Amino acid sequence: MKIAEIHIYQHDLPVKNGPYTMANAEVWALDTTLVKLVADNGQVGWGETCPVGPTYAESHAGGARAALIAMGEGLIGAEVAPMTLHRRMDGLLTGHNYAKAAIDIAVHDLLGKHLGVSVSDLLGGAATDRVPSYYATGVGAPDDIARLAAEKLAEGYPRLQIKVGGRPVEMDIETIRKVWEKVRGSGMKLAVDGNRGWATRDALRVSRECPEIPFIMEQPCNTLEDLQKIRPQISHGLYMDENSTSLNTVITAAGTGLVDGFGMKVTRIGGLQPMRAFRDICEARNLPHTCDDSWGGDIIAAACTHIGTTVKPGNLEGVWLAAPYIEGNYDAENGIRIEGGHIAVPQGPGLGITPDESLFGAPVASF
Ligand code: 0XW
Ligand code: MG
Repeated sequence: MKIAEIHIYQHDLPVKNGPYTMANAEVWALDTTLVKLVADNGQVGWGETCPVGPTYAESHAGGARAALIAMGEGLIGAEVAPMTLHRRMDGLLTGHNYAKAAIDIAVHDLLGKHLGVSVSDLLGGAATDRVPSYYATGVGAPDDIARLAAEKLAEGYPRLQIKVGGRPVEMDIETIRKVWEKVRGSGMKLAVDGNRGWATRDALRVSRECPEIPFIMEQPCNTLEDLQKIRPQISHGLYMDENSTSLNTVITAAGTGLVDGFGMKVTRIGGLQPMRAFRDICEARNLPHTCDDSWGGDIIAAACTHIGTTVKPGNLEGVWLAAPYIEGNYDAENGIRIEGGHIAVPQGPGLGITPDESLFGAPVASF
């Protein structure tokens, strides 16, 4: 089975009750890119990539489409097989993982539909039919975030990610303490995500001043070198998110014991094929991780949920979806939803969802 057609679409996803804030970004609406692959037997597969604005990471919406357009013609006639397709994409364009991921996800969807199996089956098999999610708060006033924490605990979320950074660190410390007052004793897991926004000085201070609060520190500072510097001086677990841009970096970080786990994004690492290798490296080192993406609708959500259910359950820190911040679904019937802080794994072949393509208008490019 070979790729016969590629169609690229643009779609806006306004942030419900926006903005969504992080240390280095404030976003009101996200610009997502969808890819439809049509095989020579007529089978269809969908992929998606949606950077959470242009400053969260080295990725932006226009860049995703430019990269996909640069590769488009060269992918016509390619075999619908994830690994060989990655080699073909690498032969057409170096880097740009987050754009290649949209093709990778569409290929998994297409292959699953063709074989009559789900994407989680293709990735090694589902361990559960429901995966835990976690809620990410946004950077906000300490009392507001504490209130939100109590609300999300009551909804059934097993984990909360508190966003910090980009403001005086005293406010971050106050926020962490106020959240802890609300969730202490509940079993709710806590992550404190600096999104690269703290100086090493701030990370050291937070760890020193909150020794009794059992949170993990996610990507507190900007660089790998910053993480190396704070690592021996903090008493909290350290997770890497934005810096884990490739399998190569992950192997080094896991192999040298630099981190205790990862916040991982399917599109940052290049799609589901590299994500399964990442999963296996983490399992070999017994390192917990999330299966997230930066933003996106039902297609990304389904991809994250399928890989999430193949992770050894004790190592899965949760599948994060943008769903709570998005109005509606691409697939009104089988769209991915978070209920009681958990996500039902989509059933049926491929990703298990059928997007209503009329939502996306005419393609911005076709090959
Ligand atoms: C909470 N997320 C998974 C979604 C946002 O895009 C940021 C991200 C993170 O952990 O950095
Ligand atoms: Mg993060």
